[in-house]
Amino acid sequence: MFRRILIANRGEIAVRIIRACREMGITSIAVYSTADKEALHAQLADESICIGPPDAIDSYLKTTSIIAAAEVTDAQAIHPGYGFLSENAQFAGICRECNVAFIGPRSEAIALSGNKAACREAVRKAGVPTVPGSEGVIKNEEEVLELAKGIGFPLLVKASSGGGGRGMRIAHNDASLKHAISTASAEAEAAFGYGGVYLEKFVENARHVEFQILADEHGKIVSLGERECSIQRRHQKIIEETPCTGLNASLRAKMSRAAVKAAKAIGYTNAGTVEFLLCPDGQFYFIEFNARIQVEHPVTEEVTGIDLVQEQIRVAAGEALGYSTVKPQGFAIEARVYAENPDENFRPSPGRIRMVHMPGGPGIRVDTHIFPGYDMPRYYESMLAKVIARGGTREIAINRLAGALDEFITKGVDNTARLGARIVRGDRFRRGDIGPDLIDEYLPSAG
Ligand code: MV4
Repeated sequence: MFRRILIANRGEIAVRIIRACREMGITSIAVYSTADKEALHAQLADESICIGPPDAIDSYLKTTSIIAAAEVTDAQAIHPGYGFLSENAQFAGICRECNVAFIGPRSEAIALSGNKAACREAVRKAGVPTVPGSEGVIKNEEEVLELAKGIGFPLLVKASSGGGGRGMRIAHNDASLKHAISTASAEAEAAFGYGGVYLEKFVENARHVEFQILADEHGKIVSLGERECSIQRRHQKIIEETPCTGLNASLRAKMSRAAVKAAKAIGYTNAGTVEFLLCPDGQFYFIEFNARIQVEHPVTEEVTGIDLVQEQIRVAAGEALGYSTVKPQGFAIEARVYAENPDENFRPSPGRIRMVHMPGGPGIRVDTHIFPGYDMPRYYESMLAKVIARGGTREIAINRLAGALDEFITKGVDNTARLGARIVRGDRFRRGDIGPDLIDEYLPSAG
């Protein structure tokens, strides 16, 4: 087992990884930018090292500084968390060359999951249903018009290198398709340095249901069940829950098998997430593979009792998974709370937090990095905390989460907790009638 792990991240996930290290008796080493000198992760880790100026491109994204930090602190492994370098295949490759273990999949598997058109092809060839669309990236205009005629509109143009909704455009006819392709491609080229795009039929009213998998380096792959993530605003998830109200045992088993098949098809190891679209009639389609620990991983932890971050570390150290099936128990729901004002079009609200009250009580977990006196930097993501409720019934979990969000107080910065409370208390959420349109009922029509 590793004795020293460097955490190449910040915020709540860095704190989460420090806790996993501590429980395992591993020395944690934080890296921080000059904007994060007082940040919680830099204070809580056993050791801390400054890696550069506030802009992430010069610190948390700077491969050479991170590797240098690992070398001077004698770290045996690097945990990348989510975002930043977590899905950077080149970085994972450099770690390998420098004899530092990357706590995540192999560089090759990251590269394949990051090439969404190629990943889709690999998964489809393994027999997992994918959305009708192009075979790989599109090559020329004639091919596209021919394809569109076969598939039918509406179509979604997706950047192969895309993420977070960037490089994604909807098209309703031949003319708008040409435009969608050129803008999606230009956006992806600018943001990711690669403008390849592929086509998918736009699946309306489908839910976003993802499966958590764990794969060891000895060929074992286990599904840990699903998370329903359809409640999003501008590709930012707001509420996530497990189990998904739209699945019965047989569909869940079928999708679990498909998730494991997808992971196998891309040679995946460590913790990963397989994203599906789920239609009201039970038809499901693979859409993409996320090669990292995700923000919403706690809901899976709360119903399985498995510490996913510790499992990531064990698997990366070469340990075998000790189980082949997992039986989730109960219900868990997470609300992300951002430092934004929902009444002012979600205007970011950085600044000094004068006072905080974090909820607690039976069945409540809060993953956060904020504290009284903390100055929220404007350089990074604006998430303040994740509030996770569990319960023996869905109703108990809902009531606990709603109450916890009512209690969530920050003075000095605005927060989105009340919006979360309204959503989970709403009739549609209570009924389990969840879909991508649910959020619209809670946003001003312009939003
Ligand atoms: C789609 C889709 C509809 N049709 N693909 C969501 C996550 C991102 N990785 C891609 N996403 C979507 N892909 C096809 N072919 C709709 C979405 C989508 C979505 C789906 C369900 C619930 C909420 C959503 C919010 C944004 C986009």
